[in-house]
Amino acid sequence: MEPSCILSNKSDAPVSGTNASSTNHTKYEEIISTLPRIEGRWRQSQQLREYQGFWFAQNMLQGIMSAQEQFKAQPTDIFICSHPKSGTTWLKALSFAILTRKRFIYSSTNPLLSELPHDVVPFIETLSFTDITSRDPELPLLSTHLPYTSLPKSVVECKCKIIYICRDPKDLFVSMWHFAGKLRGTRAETFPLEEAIQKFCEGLNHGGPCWDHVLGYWKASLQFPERMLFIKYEDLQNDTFSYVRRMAEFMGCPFSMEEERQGLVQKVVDLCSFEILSNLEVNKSKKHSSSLRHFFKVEKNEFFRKGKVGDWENYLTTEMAATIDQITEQKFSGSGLSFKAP
Ligand code: PAP
Repeated sequence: MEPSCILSNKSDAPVSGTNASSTNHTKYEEIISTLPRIEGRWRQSQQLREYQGFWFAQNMLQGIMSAQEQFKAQPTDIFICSHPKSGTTWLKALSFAILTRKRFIYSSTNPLLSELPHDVVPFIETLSFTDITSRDPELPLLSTHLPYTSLPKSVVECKCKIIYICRDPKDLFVSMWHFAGKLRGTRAETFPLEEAIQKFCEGLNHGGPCWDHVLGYWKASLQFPERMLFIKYEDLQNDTFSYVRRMAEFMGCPFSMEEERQGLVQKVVDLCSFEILSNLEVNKSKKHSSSLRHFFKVEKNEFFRKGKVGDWENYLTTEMAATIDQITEQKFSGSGLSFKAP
């Protein structure tokens, strides 16, 4: 099978190193300049813009608009979706390892051993800035941090399968605050926790408000259970083995009895564990991700910090935690979703 085109370039304008035309980028820039704007603080001189009910880093918006207008989903595509800092890197590795297990699980050429998971499963909002022009027909995986209501129309129309991961907003916040420190290249005190929490609670971060992001996918998962698998980071940590089996069934490639007997489920769990992935040379590297470097310069090792549930306890005061919990309870009230222990 021929690889299919990943972005349709509707304009005849020249393509200079990117898939999206400069005409389109100018058009997007004009739209972006009219959107509500606020100082982000998660990066040095970061502007956030409000777009379709969420806040986004200004420098990501061209790629987002380009994906919304030009990305052509295939019915066989499987999307890894998440709010930033919810466990995306892990979920990308797991889904890739499950789908390619026949080719790679015992192979030293497994891309997961030599590339950051983000460079193995691309974000659609970065595609117009990369050299990726076609997709591997045997690997229908793509990802996005876009909210459900902002997904490119074709993703919903083609009824693509979606795996969504979310995380206790307190841990998400702590993870994002640390990452922000790396993005800013300054000491944590220059963006104090108190100020960061205030921004976070007001939804003023890339993809925020995180609660609305989660609720969008949660409601869609209730409406279309056959095409959405909704996972909490905490549940995935608690029983990765069962979730790997569920993910394989959901993606249409369940583990056979023989594979189960050979211990392949555990093999996938182990390969994608925080301990293994974070200790690979590629992921310890101080190099920048090839697919993300256009947007921010952050070392590959920064995508692996602690990988723990409940690390917020080491950073947030009781009041700070209560502030976030109150919003979570309020926003999720009546939805059937909660981050409290059962
Ligand atoms: P992104 O939005 O930049 O893609 P994302 O991968 O969603 O980030 O989230 C990063 C978190 O996942 C980090 O959490 P922490 O800051 O609390 O430590 C990171 O450590 C964690 N993480 C990365 N890989 C794994 C893994 N294999 N298992 C468990 N957690 C992981």
